[in-house]
Amino acid sequence: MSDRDDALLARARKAGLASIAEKVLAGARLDLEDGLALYRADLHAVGELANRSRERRHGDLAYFNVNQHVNYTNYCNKFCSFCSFDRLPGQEGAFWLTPEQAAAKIRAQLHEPVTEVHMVAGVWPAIPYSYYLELLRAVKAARPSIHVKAFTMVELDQIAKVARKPLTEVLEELKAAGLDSCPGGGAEVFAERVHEAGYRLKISGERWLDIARTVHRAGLRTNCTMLHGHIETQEEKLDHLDRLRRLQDETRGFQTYIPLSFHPENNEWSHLPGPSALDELREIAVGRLMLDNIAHVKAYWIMLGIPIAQLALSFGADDVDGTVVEEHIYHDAGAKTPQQVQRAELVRWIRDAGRIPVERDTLYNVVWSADETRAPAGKPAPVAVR
Ligand code: V47
Repeated sequence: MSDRDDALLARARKAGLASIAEKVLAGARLDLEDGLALYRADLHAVGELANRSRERRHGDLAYFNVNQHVNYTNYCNKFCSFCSFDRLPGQEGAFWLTPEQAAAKIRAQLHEPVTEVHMVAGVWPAIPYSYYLELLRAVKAARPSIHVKAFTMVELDQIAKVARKPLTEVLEELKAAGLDSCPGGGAEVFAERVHEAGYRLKISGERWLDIARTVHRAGLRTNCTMLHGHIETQEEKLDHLDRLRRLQDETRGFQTYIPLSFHPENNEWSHLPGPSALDELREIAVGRLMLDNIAHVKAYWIMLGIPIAQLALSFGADDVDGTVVEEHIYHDAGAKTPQQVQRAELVRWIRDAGRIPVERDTLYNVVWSADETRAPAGKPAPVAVR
């Protein structure tokens, strides 16, 4: 054992985390009891363990991408208590983009080196199946090289319903129209108690996982999330992480885990305080340590703010998301972050946090790396890092 490992073990022992530190150093799986200890122990000790796990996988590298968000509608019939984004048709601020309007948003960024569009929305049953196919085709036609990461498991459930076809068939048709992968939203907290209290009209946790399984089997990678900092308990969060970890053991389809911090403005849960910065860092660290089979943990800067996202790169996160351009879900809920950052700013934040910036595409192929051993300065390095 190295001096560095000895020092880590000594600090973990002081925090009551000796057996967990031994497992982390051995690369062994943590159990749910360990998870509870991580929620209760000194944050810095937990962060150090998560950082060790992150550095073993990714060294000093920190990933970002040049992406663009498009929300195609905020019409929604799920009425989730945490949501500030949803509207009914005709309500002030309600919108539903035509495929051509969505494509115009893509064309407006053609001068930027965007590699991904992240496209999600509310659920509205009157939207016909043909709309989703046309939307994908229009976006791809506007920028054929773009990777389309679209539709949460919640939207896919609705799309299959309106298509009146099995999900497997629908996925093949969506892929043919341009779908390349799926984002991780809509999972919230799987526990039935929280589902019933906050989002009972939305698909259940088990259904979310079933759809993710089907999507992975169809050959598409997805992300996964957990919405924390509202009414959930530590045990319910661990149950959520455990269900994600078990599905990942089965499919290996999750690329990135993103803990999402509840933002409490303009929604039914506005009386709740939301998570503190320390809670956010802990959630990143616990996710990194419990989800030993998911390669990446994202500190979504839009939601965390830039300083916390920078700190998160030393608490287990290895990714900060991207340039974004236009964001509604968090800004409707009171986020004070900008809607967009320039690529150069992302690079600077990552460097300032003591990490090596690596621009990735959606599937974590390297587009550009500041690490000269991976790519000569300024030259793109099309190397897969998985
Ligand atoms: O599913 C909604 C959450 C999610 C609020 O896959 C809220 O790369 C906090 O999933 N406060 C959508 N959270 C965002 C999302 C996402 C974001 C960035 C990257 C990726 C990815 C996925 O946002 C929803 C819901 O869980 N959400 N309202 C709110 N008031």
